[in-house]
Amino acid sequence: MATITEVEVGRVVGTSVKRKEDLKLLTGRARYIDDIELPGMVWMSVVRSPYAHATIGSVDLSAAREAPGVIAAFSGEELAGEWAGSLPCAWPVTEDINMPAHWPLARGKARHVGDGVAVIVAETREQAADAIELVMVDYEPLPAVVDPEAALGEGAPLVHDEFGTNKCYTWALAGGEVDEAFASAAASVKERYRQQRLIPNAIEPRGVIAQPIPGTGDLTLFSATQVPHILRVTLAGVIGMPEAKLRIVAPDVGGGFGSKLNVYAEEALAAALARRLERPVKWIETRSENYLATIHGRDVVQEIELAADADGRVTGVRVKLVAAMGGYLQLVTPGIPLLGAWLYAGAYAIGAYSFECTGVFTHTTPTDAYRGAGRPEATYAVERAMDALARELGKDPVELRRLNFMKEFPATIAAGLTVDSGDYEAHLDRALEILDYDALRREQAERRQAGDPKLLGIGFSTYLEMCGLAPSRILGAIRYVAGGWDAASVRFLPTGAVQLVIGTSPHGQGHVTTFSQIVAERLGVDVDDVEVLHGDTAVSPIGMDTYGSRSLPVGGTAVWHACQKVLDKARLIAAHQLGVTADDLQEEGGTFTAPDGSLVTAKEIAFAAWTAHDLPDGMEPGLEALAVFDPENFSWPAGTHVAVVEVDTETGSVDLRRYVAVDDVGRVINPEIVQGQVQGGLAQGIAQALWEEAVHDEDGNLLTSNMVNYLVPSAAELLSFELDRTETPATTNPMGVKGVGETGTIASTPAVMNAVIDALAPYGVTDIDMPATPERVWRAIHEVKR
Ligand code: MCN
Repeated sequence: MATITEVEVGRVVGTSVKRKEDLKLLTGRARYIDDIELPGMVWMSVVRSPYAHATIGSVDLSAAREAPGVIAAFSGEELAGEWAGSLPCAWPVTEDINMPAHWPLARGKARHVGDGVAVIVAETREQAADAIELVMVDYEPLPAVVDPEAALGEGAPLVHDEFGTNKCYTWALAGGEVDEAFASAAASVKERYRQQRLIPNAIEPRGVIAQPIPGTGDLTLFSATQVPHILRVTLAGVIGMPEAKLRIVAPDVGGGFGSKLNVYAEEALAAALARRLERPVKWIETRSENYLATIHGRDVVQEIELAADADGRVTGVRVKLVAAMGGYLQLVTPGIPLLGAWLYAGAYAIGAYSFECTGVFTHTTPTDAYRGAGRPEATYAVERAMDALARELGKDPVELRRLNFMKEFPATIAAGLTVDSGDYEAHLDRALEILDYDALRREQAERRQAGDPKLLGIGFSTYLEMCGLAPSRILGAIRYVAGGWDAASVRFLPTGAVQLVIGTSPHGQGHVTTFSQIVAERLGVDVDDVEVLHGDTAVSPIGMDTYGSRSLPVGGTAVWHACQKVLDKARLIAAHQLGVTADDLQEEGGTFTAPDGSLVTAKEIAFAAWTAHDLPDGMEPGLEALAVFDPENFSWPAGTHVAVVEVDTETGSVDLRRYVAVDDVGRVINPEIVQGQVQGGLAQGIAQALWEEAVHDEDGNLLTSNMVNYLVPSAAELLSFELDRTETPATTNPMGVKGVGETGTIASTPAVMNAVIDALAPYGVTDIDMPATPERVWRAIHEVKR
């Protein structure tokens, strides 16, 4: 294991090159979907159900159709003929899963507040919005069910009558002798946690423009999406259009956090209406719509049990989940809780494992991928349960973790996958060092002794993450319908500049910079000489897009391989030019050197390849290559996060005093971008612990329907994080990189909650539901006191 200071840094890779993206972003010149105006463009608005569950009787659009500027209005029934297929769910996790039809507009019944029931097209945005008020829908409200456990209960209102149950599926995974581990355990804990429902808040809401191309029947769809390639193939199936006639453009996209990894009703509606009206149709989501019509995250009830021997070695883990799907299945809804299925044993060497998840329909907005997607939930459960076990055994939570860490790599976990590399004690030790752990524990004891009303709490999370989604064969084995590879094309232009076309679709992650760094390092060009093209299926026709912290380990590795292919061809031209055999040449950073010291650079070779005046016999002109990379394994980042909190026992308020994060994301391309990713992730994970929660009333109305009562933190609520890294290179890609985009979110929620519970140890408090609001903390203290 090397600490970061000892790790080799390349000429460009490993350095904090300033983000090439930032000039236009910081000077307000980015081009988001709402900046796009097209000639003849009209606006779409969606009439949404105010009821979580209701039959839809007549839909009277006559007044709306007469309203100023209105061009057309349609109900779900009227547009039924437009759809060749239902909105897609690409992850039917079991053979017997209940998969309901999901039409872009509801027909017959509305199944969550915000479910679209009719659509209006008008000359202006305001006219389209105003006309919504004139639509008369004859709803018959029905009882709704919001809680996933209640939805499984006898007599619960059914979300989809045709299934006779609200159960969507049950999925299980096991390894080792779990029952035996529990039967012979010297100690065990059984915990129940609630992963509250979260609402993704990308700064830019969703938006779409569908533009019919006159004379060809083609359609261009501009969308604020993370997944232009996936959108193209799936939307073609919904609107019944040959894929070749549909072009998707993702312009600058202002964040997504998983919520734009989807195929949404509004994309299908805009496409169908643009075809029908032969005019470009635009829709921009309002923030209120964002809260109802864009997917939500989490909403899982977890039961986790740990069995241990007398020394505290954990011998078995048993997990049962009930996960809310919401009213319909979006693109990967059923698979999200299962992305954590391999991680409920955390970073620990535990021989026996069993996991079972039941997906349940509820009358709520569908859930789907939200930063971390399944893995924050798993990490939360195991890290909270490790603290519970430490309490049960009277051990220090740090020492319990250290005792149980996986130590030999590659390590095959009981759930069946293999972790390629890691050194968990290294990041734990580094975190303890930064923290000055012993001093903090002393301070804690002194304050308790002195009766300080503000109690100190220290919470750990030694997480293991599985990301870099990923090996196509494994994705196939778990019934995901697409592959997990990615693609990159590298093309030398005549002057020695390089054009890089990528299959990932950045929306804040900085791929233009980091992927330029890879090209610059490999081919010996400047970072600014690399032009990076993405986000338009006419320019980048193949790729699998951006989610699951996959872009660097998968897409970035494709860039590396494409550079290698370019160098392989350049070597043949260099040998020809220098009059030696290809094997005689040494290559470093794109420069080929012959044994006599004569040399030629890839840039110079690029010009020769373009003129093609003197190439080896039979060689094609040009210097370019396409590489498609499908990794053999997932990427396994890990780390130690520690939250230090002060809990005011008089008011219940929780203040973060320090936050230390030591992450191992393998080799790093750009340390500053990595730091930014960790910081953003931390904000979201800490927010789950302390502030954010989507609350519904029993009729399924969303009570936290805007940012006044759904508490998204700003920088002011957070503190300066203390960040560091250790590095164990991944062994499954040539750069040794692991993903970083979700680490902060995955690690931080349990660290903060463990700190809150640690602070309240003198009161005997062992659990508080998230978010740990002042009211909940105060009640926990006073309920236990009584
Ligand atoms: N990187 C690096 N060295 C590493 C790992 C990553 O230099 N060892 C760099 C990469 O080259 C890339 C960035 O860090 O520029 C993130 O890389 P990666 O971990 O591969 O994640 P992705 O690019 O695939 O991004 C997806 C991830 C996810 S899943 C969510 S959710 C998320 C996140 O990224 N949403 C984001 N970060 C976000 N950041 C912003 N600004 N906005 C979002 O919506």
